[in-house]
Amino acid sequence: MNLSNLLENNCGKEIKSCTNQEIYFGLLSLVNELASKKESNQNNSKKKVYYISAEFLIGKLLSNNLINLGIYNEIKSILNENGKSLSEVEEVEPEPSLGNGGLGRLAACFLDSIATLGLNGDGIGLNYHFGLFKQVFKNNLQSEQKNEWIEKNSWLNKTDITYDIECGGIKLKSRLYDINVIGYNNRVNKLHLFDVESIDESIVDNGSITFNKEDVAKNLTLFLYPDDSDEDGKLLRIYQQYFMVSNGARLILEECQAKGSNLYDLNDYAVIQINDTHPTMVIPELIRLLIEKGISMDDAIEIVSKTCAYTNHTILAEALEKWPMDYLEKVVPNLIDIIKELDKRVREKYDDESLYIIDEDNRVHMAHIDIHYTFSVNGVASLHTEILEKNELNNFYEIYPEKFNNKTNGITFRRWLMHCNHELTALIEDLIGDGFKKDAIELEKLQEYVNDEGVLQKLLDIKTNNKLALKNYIKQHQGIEIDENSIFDIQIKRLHEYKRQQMNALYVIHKYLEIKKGNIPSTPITVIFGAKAAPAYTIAKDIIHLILCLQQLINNDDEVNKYLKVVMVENYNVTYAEKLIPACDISEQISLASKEASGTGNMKFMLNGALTLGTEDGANVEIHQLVGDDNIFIFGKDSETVIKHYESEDYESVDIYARNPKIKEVVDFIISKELMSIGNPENLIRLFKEIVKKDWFMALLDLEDYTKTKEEAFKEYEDRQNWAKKMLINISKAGYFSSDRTIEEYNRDIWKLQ
Ligand code: GL9
Repeated sequence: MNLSNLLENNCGKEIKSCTNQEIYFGLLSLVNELASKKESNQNNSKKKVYYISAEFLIGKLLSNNLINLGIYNEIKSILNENGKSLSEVEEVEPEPSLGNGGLGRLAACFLDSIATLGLNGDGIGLNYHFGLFKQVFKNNLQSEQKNEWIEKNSWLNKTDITYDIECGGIKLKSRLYDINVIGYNNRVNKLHLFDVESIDESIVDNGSITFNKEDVAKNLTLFLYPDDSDEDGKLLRIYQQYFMVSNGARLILEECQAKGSNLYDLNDYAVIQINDTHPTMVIPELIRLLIEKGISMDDAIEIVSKTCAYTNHTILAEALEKWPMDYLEKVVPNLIDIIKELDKRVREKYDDESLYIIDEDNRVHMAHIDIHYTFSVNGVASLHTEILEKNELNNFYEIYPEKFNNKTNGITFRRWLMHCNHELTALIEDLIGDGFKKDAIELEKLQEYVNDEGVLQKLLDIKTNNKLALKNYIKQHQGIEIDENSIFDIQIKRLHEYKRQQMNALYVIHKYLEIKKGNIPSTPITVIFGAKAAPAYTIAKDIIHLILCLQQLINNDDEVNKYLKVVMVENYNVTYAEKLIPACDISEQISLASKEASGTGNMKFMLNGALTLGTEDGANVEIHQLVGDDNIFIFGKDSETVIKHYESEDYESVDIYARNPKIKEVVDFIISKELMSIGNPENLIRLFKEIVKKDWFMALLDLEDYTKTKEEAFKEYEDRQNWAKKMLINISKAGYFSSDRTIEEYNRDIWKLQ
């Protein structure tokens, strides 16, 4: 049967007479039909990798699945012939926002690459009914609403697998749902998402994200945890983590036994990659299950340690989970003896208290369990791994040097180039053929064209088209008018003080004041922000408030808005990122050096021809090495200097504020009568004080250098030909950041499949 008939079959009626939603549901079932066929024809290796993660920020799946099945263009024409448009169908798909940010998106990119490389590997996580909250702006403040994504048809396939799970005296029945993970011209794997059968969406208050946090049987998988700042959800978070790992551990043991494992040889059948500390309890839970099956404690610990590997994604103290023992006693009483045993073995061997699992305040350090009882510990960019080895985890590195390794993050080019930037993909294919789709390093062949004026002009034209598309989208969704001929300067990522959106906002104030004084930029500038703040993170919300107030002030000031505009996009998510990234000229990667473990947005921007304005932090360091000094704008104090400031506790933002009149002028503007009359004095004054008195992430330390370097970047933008060269060099060097490369390294050094 041809594709057109197949689609019509799956729609249940003529394509012509279908609504966009009916076509979406038809395509969904068509994709699953083709995936099952592929799956039944593929060989499975004996050993499988299980990527276990509390977050998989998969985003919309339709177009990526069509691309990976190789039928995107054909489906597009079939729809066109029937008077339909694939991009309009894409619009009706809800986004599954099952992650907070980079960590969850990385997990999704990794699943794509594992399948694309033909590796036998599945994801294990939770089926959150509501993804990360929907962000709504009211009175220049963020508010949060529930974010549904499961409709009558969705990518979820219900399976027959269920388990009885007991946590804290509550008996729960689980159910496994699967999402197909379709590799690019390759195998089909699974994303396994566990749910509780007794879940009850009706306990969520209408429109909001509040619900009874105590009724675990009804609420366990309702919400993705909106990061660690939300205090009162901690017990629920532990319930979620245990539920995830207990289900995962059972599934893994069952699959391995079915393939012939006698459990002593578990590591010949499975390798479990623990994504940050959230799934750490899989270690004691597996030990518990093995003991239940008659294996000794000694053997169980050895088996599990040989099977599990751990990835660290941050050095921020608040993100390194330390659960109070009494919380764990309540939720996971079955694991307490095992955790104590794991701690006892460490104490018997080492005197250094900083290595212990249970600290003097009776808190359990999850990362310490991971480091002692896995065979591999990796960081996510060279600088990050170096900081782990030399500073943060140095005491562990000294005793286990052989466990530590680096795996610089990557992104899937199927989503972050082929899907989000069709025009650029077509140009690249015209120039160097389509080999880059399977071997991203081939992008280097583009360097042949670095002096080809025709090619450079095409790059600029594509950028302008993408800027126009974004302009229309923003106009339609937020009613803000921007100029496609202005410089698009974009910072999109979670709102956090260490990422320093506040420093960018201070630059905006500086520029506003300059224009007011008559210093007009040669090319107009559009500064775009997109960011969600954790609902309980007060200062982060104050920063959003400042940006929204600046947006109102500046965009309505006719003296200024011809030259400068500010846009904070509402509800920034993966779908929005796919429209913002191809339209960007300047990629803001301005975290305080040492704090951003890697970053992955930086890679997506580079691949789409934006130039990085950044600090020597995370993967920026590697981008800098690849493109050279001339094709990136680097500023700010380096990580060593920053770490020294923290160690000696000698950083005083108030000194910089008091001594530098220019800095004082922009910081004071936060509480100027202009802004205070637009915004809330309470929020603005609190933020002002935070910056002057604490400035924990040292925005004032780098503000001057940042401002200077940003002005240089704007000046360079004037020479369009030269800028296009820099764009081309960035694209040509982006191949290293394909997640296919990252996954090849994980497999070569850690998983060792096939
Ligand atoms: C993060 C790091 O902060 C990022 O620098 C890194 O790129 C990603 C992926 O390795 O992991 N760690 C972390 O906790 N988050 C990251 O983005 N946070 C969120 O995902 C919200």
